[in-house]
This record gives sequence, structure tokens and C-alpha cells, in this order.
Amino acid sequence: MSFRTTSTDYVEDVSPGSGALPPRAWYASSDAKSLSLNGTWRFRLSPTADAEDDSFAAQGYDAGDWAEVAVPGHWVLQGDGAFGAPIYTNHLYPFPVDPPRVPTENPTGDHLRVFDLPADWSDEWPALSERGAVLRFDGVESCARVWLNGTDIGEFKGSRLPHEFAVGHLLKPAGNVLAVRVHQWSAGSYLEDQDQWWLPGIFRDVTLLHRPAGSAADFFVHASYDHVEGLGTLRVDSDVDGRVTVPELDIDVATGEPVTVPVEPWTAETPRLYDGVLATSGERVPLRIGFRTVVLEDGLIKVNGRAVLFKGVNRHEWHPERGRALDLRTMREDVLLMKRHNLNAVRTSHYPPHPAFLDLCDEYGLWVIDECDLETHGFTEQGWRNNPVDDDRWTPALLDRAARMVERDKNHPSVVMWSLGNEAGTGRGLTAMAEWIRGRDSSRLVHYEGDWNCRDTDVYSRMYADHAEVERIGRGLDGGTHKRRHLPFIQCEYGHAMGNGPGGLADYQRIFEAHERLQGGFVWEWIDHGIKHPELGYAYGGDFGEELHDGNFVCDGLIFPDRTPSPGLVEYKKVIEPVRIEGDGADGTVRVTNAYDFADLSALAFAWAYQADGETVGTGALRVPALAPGESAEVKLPEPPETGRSGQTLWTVRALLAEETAWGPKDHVVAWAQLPVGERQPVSVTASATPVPGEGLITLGPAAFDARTGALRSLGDVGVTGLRLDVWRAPTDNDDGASWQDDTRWGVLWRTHGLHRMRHRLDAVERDGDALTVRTRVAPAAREVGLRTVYRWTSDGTRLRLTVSVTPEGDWTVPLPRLGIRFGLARADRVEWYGGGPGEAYPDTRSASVLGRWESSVDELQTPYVRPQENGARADVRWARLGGLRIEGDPEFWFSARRWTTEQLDAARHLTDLTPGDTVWVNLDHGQQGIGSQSCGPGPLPRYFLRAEPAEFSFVFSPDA
Ligand code: IPT
Repeated sequence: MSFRTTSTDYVEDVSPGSGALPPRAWYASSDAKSLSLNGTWRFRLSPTADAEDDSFAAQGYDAGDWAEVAVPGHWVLQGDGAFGAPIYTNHLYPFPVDPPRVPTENPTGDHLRVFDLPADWSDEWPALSERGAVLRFDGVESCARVWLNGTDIGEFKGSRLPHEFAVGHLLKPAGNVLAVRVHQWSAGSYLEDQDQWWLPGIFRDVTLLHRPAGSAADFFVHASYDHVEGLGTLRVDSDVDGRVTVPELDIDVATGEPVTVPVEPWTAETPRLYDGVLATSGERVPLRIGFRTVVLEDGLIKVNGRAVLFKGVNRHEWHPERGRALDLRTMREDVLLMKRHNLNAVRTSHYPPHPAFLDLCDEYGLWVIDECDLETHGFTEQGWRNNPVDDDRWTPALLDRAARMVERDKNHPSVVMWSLGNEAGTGRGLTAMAEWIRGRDSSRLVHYEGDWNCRDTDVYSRMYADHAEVERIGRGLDGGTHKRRHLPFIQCEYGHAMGNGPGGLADYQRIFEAHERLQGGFVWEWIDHGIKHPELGYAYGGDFGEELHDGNFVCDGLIFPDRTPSPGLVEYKKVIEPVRIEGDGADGTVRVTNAYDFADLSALAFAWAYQADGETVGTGALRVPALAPGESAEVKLPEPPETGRSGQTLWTVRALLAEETAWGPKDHVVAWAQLPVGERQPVSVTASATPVPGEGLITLGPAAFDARTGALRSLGDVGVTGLRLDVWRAPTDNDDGASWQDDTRWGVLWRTHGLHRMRHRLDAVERDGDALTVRTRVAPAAREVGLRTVYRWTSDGTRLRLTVSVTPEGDWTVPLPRLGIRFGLARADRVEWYGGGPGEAYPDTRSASVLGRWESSVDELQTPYVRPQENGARADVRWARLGGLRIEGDPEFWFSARRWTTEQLDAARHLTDLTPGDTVWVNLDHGQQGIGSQSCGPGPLPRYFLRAEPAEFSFVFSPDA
């Protein structure tokens, strides 16, 4: 006999649940009533699934002393810590792997809400049949049991999928008691091991839907496009017969009946939607119809007869305060940001998003890979033993998930592929899902990355393949199964955007564009999942005391948690721009190529600007024909304006939105290029002053040096501290690499080699003609490698020139993080420079760096990566002014300035650890190591290595008026 009274067997049951209605299309009726049950609910948290019995679900239960939570929401993000805390793991299950068993410690949230039916519903009352009203949950993590007015109506799993229950017979006009018991852990958790925060709760909408007699149930909009004839064929299959009207197309047909008419097709670039109505005897359902045909043909993914190139991103749902409970405004913000940054595709990693997001993709135009809520990544720790996707007992749950996704989302033109899930190994269950999906919807392709033999898929998909491999695949030299060799290729994840980076995007894009088989990729990932935190700014893994966690691996997005674009997004926008502008500024013509797949250039206007030494001296419009996709034209530039100067000159040509569009204002820049004309002459300093020894100081022109150490002390009345060679940068996440990578993780090797603690040995302070020469050797303890470094100072009486010569000694097996000088200035704040901007750039992330004159404060130069690391360098700087100095480089240099030292930056774990000191630390670099993408992928390409090689570079300092 068992002493336990409350049965919680369903929690660990592999079945998808019981009591729910079959899945169907998600839609909002025009006339059938609905009642949102979002809002404040009563809430009680228990430590285990069975700590409390189900008496709270009974009518009349007094929950007056319970706490409250907001629905939609995650309880761990509410209650100021009183309701537990988030847990972040990448792929490790935060509980023992013993499927389908879960821990006894299973936080369980009882949710209670009392509601009345709206007054205008009551005329039907009490005639509602069981199916006369449906209760819909759009997302609950991870398992819920539901009672309405004391009746147990069922339980379900499948966190990011809808579940509906027929409840008409249970409703009363007033005082309905809806009780939902939510368990954090369930058998379903084994299927939801996505790399993200574990966040229990009712995190999407709860809605009561009136289902009048004769209302539509499920329906499937088939809207294809014949690109040869320009005809669209519409057929709406509906469980309940009715009529389909599309006024704009003069369509008025019965459900189930096909009709073919001339239409404009839907594409992500031209998201043409037609408004229609499905009218059954009981309701009217608005339809937004997009005609398009997706096929696999000639080994390519084609839409409306043309191969598409995905310029995509992986999107998790995220809000820094509300977690995965997103509101419409936030979803729209994501879509607008994507469109404004030239993205054309989203993979909904790794679960179907809130359905409203897909409406936005239809409306604004984005290709969508809709991914099922399935990942069993943690089984990799045990060689994939007992993986649920290869165990028939779990197959019903897998099929249930596939069906809930497909049925919910099948009417979205934006969805062009179904993805079975992510990182789940391989197995019969996945095959069963693919077969079911094909049988239900043959109008889309099937994607899954984990199946490199492509047994179940229509596209060969990989993640984080390096450039060389992608190139081999593009050339068809990758071998593989017979089937795979005839399939198109996408990178469903690449360009790991963790911290500073990703580097190498431009190099990938060149390869994608060079080979037909390569149909683009999806950068990992859209947003940093930082959680707003009162002391830490944004929290990441470990900040809530998790016993297992993966640190800031959860902050790897192209936008910061507050949705500010990071430099990675700005870079990506440039790399994937849909218009290519090329040419040689000196010959007066520019070649413009339309790189869209479908749209011509009629929506764009072109403008030129002419710059001399960073200043714009002329602007005008440029006539470019409305080129068709793939077409190019040579366009003549005007006569260059007379500048009256001999400095550097260049053209900037921009493609702008000619008019305001749904997603961007008029004049929004879509694409641009700079074409140099005349080169700059670096300043020359004729040494005329000579070093003069004095009382502990040596003076040279406007400068004073420490006589013993040769260190620069001041220039005019500007004090300078600590000027010396610098090779260290606070390693980026991409420098550090991922823990499972054991090849060349430079950030780790740099520390092994001691590059963060270089010692500076002084060998000589000498006068050498007109120059003051300081000879040093810069080297780490315990190693024989070093850098012979000579500082040679000269002056013409007002200006001071420093030439640094570096000669490596010993066998350098690692590249240098950076090579340049650093020094401290007091009282620096505003910075002006002529060089690349406005944002940061590194050797393999510099595509978006625009040459010009820029201004900033020191604080605004910083890029606020959630985990502090090297950031903020400006590329190609000719000169910079700050703190009373003007610094000119020969050659151009990388410029950065911050209110803390690199060592402090390196030590900080959160931005709030960085406190400004009195000194601004300036780095002038001759070189920087590339960034790469090794936080989960390949490191920088060798051509971006900063090898330890002999180098010489100069700066001219002058007091700034
Ligand atoms: C890959 C995952 O698919 C994704 O969810 C995320 O974890 C990403 O890596 C890293 O941020 S899996 C990895 C082992 C290649």
C-alpha cells in the first residue's frame, strides 16, 4: 500500500498528455468572441509535485493569502527571488539523466484565476455545448494539469506549443475557477534541452474562445504560385464547410474548391498578402493569403522558380525582464530590426515562436524555418544512450509535437521549411516526425541539422562548419551519401555572436555567393539572453548560484539584451546588403549589382557624397536603373567637386529607401560603398630639436621625459603616464574559445604564454643624433620569447614623433593579441578622429567601418558586451584628438580609449565591475588579432592572425589647441 495520495504519475509519463483537443490552425476570429485570461493570477509555489493536493482547484477555495504572478510570465522571474531562480545550462540536463524520471525536488506552481463571462456572452448561456467554448494555452513550461470549476480537464506537455480544451459545458456566467498546476520538470523536459534558461511558468497567453455552432475548426490555406504563368491557385480545405472570399481577386469559392487567378506572388522581399475571409455558418475568419511555391529542384531550394539565398539569424524569444513571455511590441521590434539590417530569414531556434511573430514575418517579409520544440542534447554526455528520439515509447510525444507545430503554423506563407528540432542525435522518432510532416504538408521542405546523411531531410544543413569546409561543400567535394550529394546546403548556425564578433562573416558570404549549392546561413543568434539584475546589470549563467551552468554562453546575440544592435549586427547588415556597389573611385564609374533574389531596385534611390580628408564637400543623387535581380549596371559618377586640397579624397555611394516602407523610413541606408580617389600624405616631422638633459628630466621640443627611464612625462601641459608597448587585450569570448575545443584557443594560449603579464626591461636611454632612443626588451616570465622594442623620439620643436621598432626574439608559436602602445591621460573626455567609424572594428569585422570624421565621448566608445572584454577599437585611424593631444599615425592605426586599464577590463565579470578611474587609457595599435567565431566555431582565418614579426610604426603627437 502506498502512503502517497496525490498522483503525479502524469508528470513522468512519456505521453504528450490527455484531454486536449486535436491540434489545429491558430487564428483570431473576426466575430466569435474571445476572452483573454492574461493578467494577475493567484500563485502558490511548492517544492515538489505532490506537496499539495488538488483541493485548491475546487470552487469556493479561498486563495486570498496566496501570492500573485503575472500571466503570461515565468514565476522565477517574479517575486524578487521568492519564487526560486532561473537556471542556465547549455546542453547539460540540470537533473540526473534517468528518463523519463525527474527529481522529487520539482518546483510546482499552482495558478488560480476566477473569471466571469463577458455580459454579451450570457445570452447563449447555459446552452453552450462542450465544444461551444475552448480554453487555449499557447505556452506553459513544462507540464500542466488544468481544472475548470473543479473538473479535471486534462494535462499536457510541450512547452512552446498550444493546447486546447473543450470547456463549454463547464462554464457558468460568473465565478468560473480556472486552476492550473505547473511543474517545472517533467518527462517533457527531456525533450526540451535547448541552450537557454530553464524558465517554468505559463509564459504565453491563456484565452477562452467562444466557438459558436458552425464555427470553423481547422482549415488549411493552400496558396501556390505558378511563376511561369503568373498565376496563383488558392484552395482552402476546411473541416467545416464554408466559403472563401478574396475581394481583391474577385474570388468567391466554396472551401475545398481550387481557384486559379493572376496574382502577385509572396516573397520575403515582396511580402504581398491578400486579405480574404473564410466564412462558415458560425463565424468569419480573416485570412492573409500569400501565394508562393517552395520546391526542391535541380538540387536547390527554389521559391517561385528561383533559388533563394538565406541571410538569416537564429531567434530565441527573449526579453531581459520577462524572459520568453514576449509582447507584440517586442516581437515587432525584432522584425523591424531584422528588416532594417538586411536580414531575410529566421530560424525559430529551437521551438515554434509565439504565433504573432509569424504573422509579422508574413506581413514584413522574412523566410522562416519553423523549428519544433525538441532538443535532447544532454544525451550526448552518454553517447546518446537512451535518446528519446530513438526509443519508440517516446514517438507519440514526438509526433504530437510535430503535429502541434505544423497544424498551428501551416497557414503562414513565411514558413518555407519545417525543422524537426535541434541537437537531438538521430533516430526512428525523427524519421517518424519527418514522414508525418511530409504526409500532412507536401508544400514545404523538411530540415534537421543532426542528420548529416540527410535521411529525413530535404536540405543538407550544418552548424559552425569552417570556411574551408563550406567551400568544399559548395564545390561538391564533400562526399557524403548519394542523397546528400544532390541536396542544397545551408548553415543553420554559424557566426557565433558571443561577445565581440563574430569575425569572418564577410568571408563566409563571399563563399556562399560563389557557389549555387550554398544557400546561405543563419547567424547564431539574435539576442543576448541577459537577465536584468539590480547589482549586475545583466545576469548570465552562474549569477543565480546554479550548481551547473554555462556562464555567459547564453549571451551570444547580435543585439544586446535591451535590443541595442551590437557591432556584430551592423557588420552583418553590411556583409549581406542586397545591392553591391563596386568600382575604382579614380576612374569615375561605379558598378551597381542587384543582389536581391526577387525584387528589382525600384524601391531604392542612390546618392553620392564626395569626401576630402574626412569632410564631405559635395553630395548629390545618382541615377541607377531599376535593375532586375542579378543584373548589374555601370553608372557614371559626376565630376568630382573641386576641393582645393591635396588630402585624401573618396566617393561614398549609398542605396537608400526611396520612400518610407512598412519597415523603414525614407532615406534608410540599405547598402553603401566607399571608393577611394586620392591617398593621404602622412605628416612628416623634420627633426630639428635635440634632447636636452635637465634636472631628472630630458626635454625634447614640447616634451619632457624621465631621465632615468626615458618615459614620456608630458607634452606641453598634457601629462602622460605609462607610455609603453602593449600586446595584451582582455580576451574576447571568441579568443577564449569553447571549452570543448582543444586545438588553438588563442585566449587560453596567450595566458599560458604570459602575454597578460609582460615585463619591460630597460636596456638603454640614449641620445642618438637628434633623437632620444629608449631600448627595451618586453617579455613574459618563464619564457624565452620576447620583443626587442626601441622607442625613438624626435621633434621639430612643436611636434613629437615616436617610432616604435619591434623585433621578436625566440620561437613565437602564438599570434599577438595586439601590438601597439598604450598610455594614460588625465582629463580626457571628448574624442574626435578621422578614420573608421562610427562603431568598433577588428581585422575580420571591419566591413561596416565607414571612413570619415567622427566624434564621441570616451564612454560612448565602449561597446557594452554583457561580459566585459576587448572592445571599442576604431579602424584605419589617420588622426585622433583627445585630452589636449592630437595624434597622427603613420601608417593608420587602431584607436581605443577607456576609463579603466586592460587588466581591469580583463578581470571584470559584469559591466558593473568596471568603475572609471581618473585616467583615460589610450591604445594606439599597429595591429590587432582577428576575432573569429571560436566561442562555438572556427577561430579567425590565418590571414587575420597578428603574427609576431618585425614591425615599425610611428605616431606624431602635438599639443591640441
Ligand atoms: C549549438 C546549438 O544548436 C545552439 O542551441 C547553441 O547552443 C549553440 O550551439 C551555441 O551557442 S550546438 C554546439 C555544440 C555546436
